[in-house]
Amino acid sequence: TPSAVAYEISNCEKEPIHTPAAIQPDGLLLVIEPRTFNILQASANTKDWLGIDAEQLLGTYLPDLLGEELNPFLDQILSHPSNYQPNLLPIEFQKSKFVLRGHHNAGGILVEMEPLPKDDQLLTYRLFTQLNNFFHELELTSDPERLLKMAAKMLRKVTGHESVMVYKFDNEWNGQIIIEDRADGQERFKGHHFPASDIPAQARRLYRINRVRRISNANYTPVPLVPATNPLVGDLDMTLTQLRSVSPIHLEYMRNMGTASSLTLSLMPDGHLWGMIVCHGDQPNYVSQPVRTFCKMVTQLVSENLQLALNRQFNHQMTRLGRAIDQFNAPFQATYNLHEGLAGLKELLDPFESDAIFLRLDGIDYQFGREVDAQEMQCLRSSVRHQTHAGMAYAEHLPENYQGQAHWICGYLFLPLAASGDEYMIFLRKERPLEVTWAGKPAKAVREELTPGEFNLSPRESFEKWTEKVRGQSLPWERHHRAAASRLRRAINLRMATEMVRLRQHDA
Ligand code: BLA
Repeated sequence: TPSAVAYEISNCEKEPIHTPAAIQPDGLLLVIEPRTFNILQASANTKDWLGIDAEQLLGTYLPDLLGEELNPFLDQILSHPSNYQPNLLPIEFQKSKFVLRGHHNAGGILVEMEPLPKDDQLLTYRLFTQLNNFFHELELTSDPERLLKMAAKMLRKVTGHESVMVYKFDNEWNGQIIIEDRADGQERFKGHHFPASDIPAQARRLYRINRVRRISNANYTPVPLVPATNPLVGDLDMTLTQLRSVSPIHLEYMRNMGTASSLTLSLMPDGHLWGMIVCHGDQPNYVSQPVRTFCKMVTQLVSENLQLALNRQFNHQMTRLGRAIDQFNAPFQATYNLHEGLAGLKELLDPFESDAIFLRLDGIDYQFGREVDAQEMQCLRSSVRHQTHAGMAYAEHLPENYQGQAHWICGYLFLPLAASGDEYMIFLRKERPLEVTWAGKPAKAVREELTPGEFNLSPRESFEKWTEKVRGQSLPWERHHRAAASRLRRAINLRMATEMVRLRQHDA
């Protein structure tokens, strides 16, 4: 949507959130030299957990500190390729139970240590019961919305957070809250939109790799690493750690929102970041390592079922569109009269939810539905012909470099028909005036313009409902529209090939 587009370039995207050289205080981090197993870096809070100062730990052989079982643990981590799923090891240290979580990168072996919950049998029983119920409900639903609602409810119980929301990204990375499950039964944000700048690109990149993040207390004091600079690489990549200290901008955002703690999970059907499950607490809330792992597994299960549900929806829509295309195509392939055959395209306007279809074939223009200017179409074609992906270009708004008079036209789906590029088909859509409810006025986030077009953004202070009329946008082109357009193109190309053969035979 237009108001969000302006924020594309901003300071937000530049913050290197993967190398904060600091952690959250819920545990400790040790960075181990991969050959000697000596400690290279330690978080400054080791005294709180182990009773030993960080400076004093530097150079210590880790198995001497935490036990011989560390040797096979570290060996196993090293045998994984980089960025492999971290290894876990429960240990006892001075009569307390901890869990170690280790993985390695160029900076060394990163070992995180967090306390384990005391009542672990009760916990296991509780999680088991929840999962059992969830599996039972899964069998009863094939509806994506219902699936996400069930997951939200369950995650709220398991984490003890007051609210769980499902945040879904659109094509331009703006988001909308589509599910909200709150302890008080209210809906505070459901339906609200948030601009893409709220979750900048580098954060989304990180969230594809690290799929569970928690913030136990939005008011925590970051714990620096000692030394701050990693001896092997300088900036230590903390992407995969769970204790990574988060962006201060995001912490300010949470406080402005009145949220004291969070747990955030990546929804990744088909391996792509589709949305996030965001759990919020009114109070600080420490969710233990086993519970977080449980939440991650549940989210994986939800992602897979979401994938199935989305595919089912897609197949259903394709069947419907396919039927319409077949009805056009059978007579179209059979008739000798190309013009007459093409006339059937007007029956496809409705199924494609389009207002006009324009075709240029063998030097002749054809149009169906609302009237368009052939010269305008040439103009549109020149603006988008070099931007095709997978053989088409589309948008909900006209391209920025479009020189023509748009008249009523807003969204386009452009498909070149022949390799020459002079034969093409365009589906057109009119504007769909839309009321969008934002949480807080998006434009308020701009603090200053640094250089022309580059903004210094800060998190908005208000999350009050703010409604905006969005202009210049059509209905979105969804996956089934695009797939069906591609099928229609094949049909037209086939017909044109047989036409060529016929003409040649005729000439002979
Ligand atoms: C991160 N912003 C995030 C995250 C969420 C949001 C969910 C991920 C936090 C995590 O995974 O732990 C946004 N939170 C929301 C939204 C809702 C919510 C939309 O609860 C809706 C209910 N944020 C801004 C601006 C900037 C910014 C203007 O609003 C930049 C100047 C930055 N957001 C920002 C950064 C992160 C972030 C840098 C990454 C935090 C991190 O993981 O270190």
